[in-house]
Amino acid sequence: MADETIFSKIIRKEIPAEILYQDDLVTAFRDIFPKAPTHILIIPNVLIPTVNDVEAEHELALGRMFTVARKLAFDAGIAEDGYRLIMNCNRHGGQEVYHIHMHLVGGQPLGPLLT
Ligand code: IU
Repeated sequence: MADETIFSKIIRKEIPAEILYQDDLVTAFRDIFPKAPTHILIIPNVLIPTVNDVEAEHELALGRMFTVARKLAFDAGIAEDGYRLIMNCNRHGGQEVYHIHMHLVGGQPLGPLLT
């Protein structure tokens, strides 16, 4: 079993975070260091350290991450102009927190690569 990160504590509401959505499979909250006007992290409630650790049993949670991203993009009013969904993997991908997370970033034009 991989070591928990701070994201497990956010899921369990043991430390504060601005949670925008939570259900039995996923949790979404505002990134504490936003890189754009809208910057939300969407994570599975189960600990999956990196995309390399994804298995077939995670497919329901991973699919839910997309439907929640879509909902939150509409809620934020950025769906029509567009946004970016990003998942970083390991060192070369720039991953800092080893509990997979989808960045929902938007609210301004984004460069060719972010973030
Ligand atoms: P990365 O893909 O692992 O590089 O992104 C981690 C993100 O988690 C990064 O944007 C941080 O600002 C964000 N974050 C957070 O929102 N709350 C926290 O307590 C910690 C990191 I630690």
